[in-house]
Amino acid sequence: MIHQKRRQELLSRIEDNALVIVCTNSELQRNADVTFPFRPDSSFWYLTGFMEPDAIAVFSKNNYSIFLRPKDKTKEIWNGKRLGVDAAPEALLANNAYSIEEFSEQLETLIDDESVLYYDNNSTNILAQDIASADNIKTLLPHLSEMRLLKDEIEIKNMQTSADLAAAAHTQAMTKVKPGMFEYEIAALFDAEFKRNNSTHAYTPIVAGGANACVLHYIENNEALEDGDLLLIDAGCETVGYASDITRTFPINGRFSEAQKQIYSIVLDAQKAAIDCLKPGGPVNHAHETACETITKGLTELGIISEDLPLNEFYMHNTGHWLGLDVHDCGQYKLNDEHRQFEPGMVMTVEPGIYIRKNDKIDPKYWNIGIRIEDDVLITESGNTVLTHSLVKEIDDIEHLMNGSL
Ligand SMILES: [Mn+2]
Repeated sequence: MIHQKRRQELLSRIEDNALVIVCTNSELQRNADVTFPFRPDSSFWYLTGFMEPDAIAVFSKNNYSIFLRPKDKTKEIWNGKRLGVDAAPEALLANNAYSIEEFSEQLETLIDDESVLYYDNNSTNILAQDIASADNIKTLLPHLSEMRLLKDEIEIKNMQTSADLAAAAHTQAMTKVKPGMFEYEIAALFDAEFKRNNSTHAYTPIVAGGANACVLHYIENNEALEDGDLLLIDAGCETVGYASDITRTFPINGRFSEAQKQIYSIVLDAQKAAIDCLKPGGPVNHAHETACETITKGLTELGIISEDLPLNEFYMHNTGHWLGLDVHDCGQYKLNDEHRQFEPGMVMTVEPGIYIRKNDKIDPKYWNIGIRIEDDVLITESGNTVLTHSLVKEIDDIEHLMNGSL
């Protein structure tokens, strides 16, 4: 079982007398007695495969104990089935299972004086109190994130599924958008497409028409889509825990203006040049440097970048991030203060953008153009694979798709 293999692999990376403690999340109250849909903690899920709230895994070379919610007839009638203590050892390949309420008292028997305690900083405060008295405590994430950073075959398959699903939803948005529609109508296409494939949003989607695209984390998604404006959509799904993260920008009326084409071409060139930097042995910061160079050159030629208006007026975020169980996945970008190198199995987004707000020093034809193009890229032995390749991004391909001739 994959989760057992992962626990063993993690233990092999740390001291022989290590005791690892990993918690999942609790349900989060939305209001009154309503909770938000539950989502397990990513590291807990990765190491146990267990998806109920309020559980803690404690494991060492010799023992794996799981603490979970006990069976409760009334609560199960109202809120759904629980695995329960009796069935847990067989289902989760654990040596022992206990009620979560017994955690504090049992923990004392699991820790001995020799143990080096590893725990995830994301773990709950309750845990922090329980282990505050132990003296040899270390943080788990640096070791665990190195494992989560390199995706195995099953993870890559899930990430490809997630990428395909998000790409299909973006394709629908391109074919269905019309001037006069509202941003939420387009957002609803993503809700439906993800939902009917047993998937969810990996993060709150950005559906930003016109000037809204220049607000980087615009999530209101409630304004009308105007003829002549661009629409920027940043939306990805989560499938079997794994996120996709895609951004496309396209004309609401199906035809780019000349000014929009000029800016779009710069972002696309920057994105392609950045993707070429993703290969084994390449330093992880080169993609961003390359994107910045391409954008600086392009915007300077158009007279948009000037002494008063440097690059960071128009491009103020990074070019990519790790992707996996979390949309901004764990994993260090530097090792010993040096930018690390790409290795096969890593997955990173590549997402340069240009955002031109209203400014009297800039030709008005460029005002309120906000463009980002984002793909998800897997590093392979020979270079990389763009997991989101099925979604168009060339100007001609977008226009053909939107006008029904592709
Ligand atoms: Mn992203």
